[in-house]
Amino acid sequence: MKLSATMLAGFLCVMLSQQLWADEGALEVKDPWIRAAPPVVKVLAAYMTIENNSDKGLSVVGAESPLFERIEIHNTVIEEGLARMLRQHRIDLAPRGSIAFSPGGYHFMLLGRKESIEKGDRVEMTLILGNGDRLPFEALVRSGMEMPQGEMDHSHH
Ligand SMILES: [Cu+2]
Repeated sequence: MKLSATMLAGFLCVMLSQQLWADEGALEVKDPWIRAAPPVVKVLAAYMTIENNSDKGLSVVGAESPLFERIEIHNTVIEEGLARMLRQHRIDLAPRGSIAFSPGGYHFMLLGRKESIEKGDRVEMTLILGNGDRLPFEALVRSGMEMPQGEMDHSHH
């Protein structure tokens, strides 16, 4: 069977559109959530798992949300028995790699809350990638206690 030029063009189009689609879904944000806090607290933390589904390295250089003045990427480290938060300007994701932002480790520090946020709310956030791409998603506001895995687990050890 011979493939006609039209069919070939058709195949090419399908391949191209799949390629574009794959690039758009290269980074995936899983289970994004924000720890609920009393109204007086203006600084909150967001957690999630970010997966790189592409064959090339990607990086996250920041995030923003209309509900906060600014968002920083932090990592919690223990130094001399004290927890300290270090600002990160870039998080690298290896090809097919993933990174967990979870209580006690990497987190997004949400600074300068502009409106009240309650449990069950969904907060618009956008990840800013090193290549300039932007990835919008919604984070669910919930109590840290409901987290199946996280810092509460340490009490069981
Ligand atoms: Cu922090």
